[in-house]
Amino acid sequence: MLRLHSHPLSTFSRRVRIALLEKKIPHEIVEIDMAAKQHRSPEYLKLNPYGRVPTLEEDGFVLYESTAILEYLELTRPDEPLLPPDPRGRALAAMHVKLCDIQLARQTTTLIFPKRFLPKERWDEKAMAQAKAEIEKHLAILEGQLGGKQWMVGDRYGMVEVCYTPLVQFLDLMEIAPPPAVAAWVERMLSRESAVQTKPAG
Ligand SMILES: N[C@@H](CCC(=O)N[C@@H](CS)C(=O)NCC(=O)O)C(=O)O
Repeated sequence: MLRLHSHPLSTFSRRVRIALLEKKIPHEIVEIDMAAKQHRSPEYLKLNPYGRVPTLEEDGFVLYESTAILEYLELTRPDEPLLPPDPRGRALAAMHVKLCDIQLARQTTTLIFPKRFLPKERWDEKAMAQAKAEIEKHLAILEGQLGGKQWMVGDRYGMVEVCYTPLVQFLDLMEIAPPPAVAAWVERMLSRESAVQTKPAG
């Protein structure tokens, strides 16, 4: 049985939980008690020496980094595909997934970690303003790439949306109003059943 070490509030774990639901893959969730620092425990560090979630385990095979896990799921369970069949479609999806991590995920963490978990006195307001500006610039680029399309690559929901969904969940909290095509895309992603089922509480 495939086992996912995860936390209900973890953005990156949510990517994998969404893919598991989309691809209808039977699995077991092992909830890591991050408040109790279980992710820093010797047992967990043996699985994932970086002490982060998600971590996937299957028959003694261990894998971390959400995008690597998503690729493994796609390669081992090609049904309910999240990637297009053609090389160009796949390459474009890989490009968008990478850009999601470097132009949005990093900046989102800078902005929302303090907003969710730290008192205001400990916020680094300068870094947060810089992160917000970078996200706004990225969303303006996505606006042009989306144009009138429903989904970013090909004509169906896929890996790009799986990676973006947990991050765009925080646009309101980050006080970022996306441009119209992105706003409609965000709405489509967040109303997906897999997104609704994995939405973090609060
Ligand atoms: N690049 C990693 C990021 C994973 C990550 O940062 N996970 C957070 C939770 S969303 C975590 O475990 N943080 C604990 C820590 O860094 O100590 C991925 O894509 O899986």
